[in-house]
Amino acid sequence: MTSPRSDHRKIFRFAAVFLAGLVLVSCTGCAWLHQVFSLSGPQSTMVTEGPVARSQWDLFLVTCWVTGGIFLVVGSVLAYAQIKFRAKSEADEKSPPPPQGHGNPLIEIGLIVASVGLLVIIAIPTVRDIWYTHDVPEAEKGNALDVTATGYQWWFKFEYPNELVKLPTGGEAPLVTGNELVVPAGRPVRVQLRTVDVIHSFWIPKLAGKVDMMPNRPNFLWFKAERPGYFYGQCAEYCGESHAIMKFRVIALAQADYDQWLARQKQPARTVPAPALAAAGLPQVRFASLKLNDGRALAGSTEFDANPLAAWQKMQEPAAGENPALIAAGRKLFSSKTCISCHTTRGHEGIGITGPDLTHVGARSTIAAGVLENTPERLSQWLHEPAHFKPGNKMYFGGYLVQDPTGAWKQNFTLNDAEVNALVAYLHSLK
Ligand code: HEC
Ligand SMILES: [Cu+2]
Repeated sequence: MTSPRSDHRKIFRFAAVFLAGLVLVSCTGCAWLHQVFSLSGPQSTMVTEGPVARSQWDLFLVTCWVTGGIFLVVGSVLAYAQIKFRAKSEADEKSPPPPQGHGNPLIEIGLIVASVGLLVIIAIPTVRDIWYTHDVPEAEKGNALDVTATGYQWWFKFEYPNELVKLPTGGEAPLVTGNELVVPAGRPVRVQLRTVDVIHSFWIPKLAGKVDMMPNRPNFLWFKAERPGYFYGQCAEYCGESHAIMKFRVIALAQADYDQWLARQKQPARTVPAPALAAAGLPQVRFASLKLNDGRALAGSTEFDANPLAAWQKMQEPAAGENPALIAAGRKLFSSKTCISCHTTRGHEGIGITGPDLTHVGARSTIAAGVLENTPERLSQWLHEPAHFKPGNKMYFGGYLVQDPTGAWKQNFTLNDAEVNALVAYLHSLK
C-alpha cells in the first residue's frame, strides 16, 4: 500500500543515499576526481595559467560556494522536516495531517533579504571580472601585443597588425599565420575577434575565454600566459559540420625566443635551391590511410603531447636529409594542382586567402586546425583524404571537388602517391 507518508519515506531514503554518495565523492579527494574526469587535461579550465582564466575560475568558485551553501541549508531543513514529522507508527499514519500553515511574514521577508544578499555576494565579483576581462589593465596597456583572430569554417587566422611584412608586389601588410598563435610569455595579448562566415567562439581554456566571434562586429578579449608553454584552444560555438574539431594552439615563448620567431616569420617562404629532377626520382611510398575516428589520428594521442613545446621547437629548424629535387617538384605541383588559389606562400606562387597561410607551415606543430600533428605521415594522409579528417571541409569541397552548374560535385584534381610525397617535402621545407 502506498500512502503519501510512505512516499515521503522513499524520498527520504533516496536523499540520504544521494547525500552519502556526495560526501563519499568529496572525501575521496581531488586527485581521484582529477584522474577520473581528467580535470587537468590540456583543455581543463581548472588548471589556470594566466590572470584572466584565474579570475574566471575564482568567480566560478564563489558561485559554487554560495549555491553549495544554499543547497546545504535547504537540504538540511528538508531532511530535518522529513525525520521530525515522519509517521512513526500505524496510528500516526492513519491520523489526519497536522494543521497546514502558510504566510509567515517574518520567514518570507527573511528569505527575500537572504536571497538578495547572496545575489549581491555573487554580483560584486561578477561585475568586477566583467570589467577586468574586457580589456588589458591600464598599467599594462603599453606592454600589450595586438592580435586579430578571425574564425573560418573550420580554422583560425591570426594577424599581427603592428608587425608588417614586405609583400612580393612591393607593399606592406600585417604578418599572418594560421591555427597557431605565437605570443610572448608574461605580456598581455589583446585579441580582436572577427569571423568571415558564421558565429565562432574563441576559447583557450587555461588562459581565457570564451568570447564570440560575431559577423560584422568586432569583439575583444585579452589574456596573459604567465610562463612559456603550449596551450590548446577550441572553437566553442557550434559552427557547422567540423565545429568540434575546429581547434588552435597558443605557443607562449620567452621574449627573446619570440623575437627570433617573429624575425623568421617575416621572411618570405624559404627557397631550397633545386637541381634538375629525374622523373623516376620521386619516391612512391604511401602511408596507410587513416580516419579521424581512429584514435591514433588525432594530435594529442601520442608522445608528441608529452612535451608539445619541445616538439614545436624542433619544427622550427629544417629537417635533416631534405631532398631538394623532391621539394622543387612539390613546389611545381603546388601551382599546377591549384593549391595556390586558396593558400598564400608569400614570396612563392601561392596567393590564395580562402585557406590558411602556408608561408611557414613547415614550422607549425599541427595541421588541419590543431587536429593532426604536422608529421610527414599525417600531412600525407591529410592531402590524400582531407574529407576523412574534417567532414565538409572547404579544401575538399571546393578544391578537390568542384560543383558544376547543376550543383553536382565532380572531381577537380587527384593526387597520386608520388605527388603527395613531393607536396609534403615542399610544405615541410617551408620553415
Ligand atoms: C578550395 C580551396 C583550397 C584548395 C584548392 C586547397 N586548399 Fe588546402 N586548405 C583549404 C582550407 C579551407 C583549409 C583549412 C581546412 C580546415 O582546417 O578546416 C586548408 C588546409 C590546408 C592545410 C593545413 C594547414 C593548417 O595550418 O592547418 C594544408 C597543409 C593544405 N591545405 C595544403 C593544400 C595543398 C597542398 C593543396 C593543393 C593540392 C591545397 N591545400 C588545396 C583550402 C584549400
Ligand atoms: Cu567555429
